[in-house]
Amino acid sequence: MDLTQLIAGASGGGGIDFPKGVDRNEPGEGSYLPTIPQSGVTNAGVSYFNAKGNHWAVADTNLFDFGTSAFSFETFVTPTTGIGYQTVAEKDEEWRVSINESKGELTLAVWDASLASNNWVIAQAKLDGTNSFTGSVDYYIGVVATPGASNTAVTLYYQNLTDGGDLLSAERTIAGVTSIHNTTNSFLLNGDTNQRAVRYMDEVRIVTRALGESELLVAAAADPSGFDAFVDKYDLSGDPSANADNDELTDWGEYVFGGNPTNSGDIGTQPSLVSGGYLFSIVGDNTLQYYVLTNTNLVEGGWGTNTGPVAITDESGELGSYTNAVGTADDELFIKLLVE
Ligand SMILES: [Ca+2]
Ligand SMILES: [Ca+2]
Ligand SMILES: [Ca+2]
Repeated sequence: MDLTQLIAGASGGGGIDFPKGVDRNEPGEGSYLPTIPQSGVTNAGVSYFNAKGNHWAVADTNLFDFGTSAFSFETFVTPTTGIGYQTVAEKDEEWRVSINESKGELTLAVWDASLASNNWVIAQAKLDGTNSFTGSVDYYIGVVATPGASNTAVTLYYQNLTDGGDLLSAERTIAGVTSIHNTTNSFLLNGDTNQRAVRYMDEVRIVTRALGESELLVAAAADPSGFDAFVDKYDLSGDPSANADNDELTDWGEYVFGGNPTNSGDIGTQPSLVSGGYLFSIVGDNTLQYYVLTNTNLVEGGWGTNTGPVAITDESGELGSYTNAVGTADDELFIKLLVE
C-alpha cells in the first residue's frame, strides 16, 4: 500500500493542527530515522508531530480491509519524553500500534467484535526491558499479524537506532481473533490528543501480507558488510584498486589479507611457503573465493590453476588460515593467490 500517495491527499483530520514535514535533525532526535526506505527513494524530511495531537488521517479504502489476510505495519519513530502511552498508528475498532515510553511496551491491539466490552485485545512485549522506549531516542518498530483458524499470531519487531542496537523480536498470540475487524474509520498516524503523541515519525509502510525478517525496512538500512564496511571503517574511496597508504597492497588486498589500508607498515598476513605447503590467510567473508595459481617459468610459461575456485565459508570477518600443497618437485615454482 503506497501511503505516500494516500497521505499526499490526506487532511489533518480532527487533530489540533496539521502535522509538519520538517528537515531531519543533524544530529539529535530524529536524525537516525532513515532517509532511504525500501523503495530506494531518498527523502530529506520526517513527519514532525511535536508531541501534539497532530496526525495524518487517511480515509478508509478497501486496501485497509485485511479480513483473514496477514498484514505488516512498520515505521521509524521518536517517542515523546514523559507522557508514557503513545499511539503510533490507529484504525479505530480495527487495529492500533502503540508504545509506552515509561513501561517500555510495544503493543499491537486488535478489535475483537465478539466481545461485549473491552474489545481491544493485545499482543505486547518489552523488547529491551522497561526502558525500551526513551523519549527523543529513535527507534524502528514493526508488527506482523497473521490471523489463523483459532487465533492471530503476532511478531513484534524493535530496534534502537540511536544506540545501534540489534533488531529484536518477540512472538505473541492473540486468542480468539481470526480476522481483522473491518470498519469505515479513517487510518490515523500518531495519537489524536497531545497526551498520546510521538515526536517524529518516518517511513511508514503497511503491507497486506506477513513480511519476513529479511524484508523489513531495517533490513534495507542494515549496516554495510564485507569490503563496503572496510571502506567505511577506514574512510577509503571504495575503489578496490586504490592504494590509500601507497604501500605494496591495494585497498582490496589490505581487506583480503587483514592489513591496515591507512598504515603503510601494515600489509596484514602475507602468504608463506613451508616445505611444499603454501600457507595463506584470507578474511572471513563468504562472498569470496580463492584460486592458487602456479607457474614454473615466468618468462615462457603460463599460469595454471593449482586449485580453485574454493569458496570461503567463514563469515566471521576474522582472518582464516588456509593451506594448499604445491609440492617440492619443481626446481622453481611461482605461486600466485587470486581472491575475488
Ligand atoms: Ca474498511
Ligand atoms: Ca595499501
Ligand atoms: Ca597498509
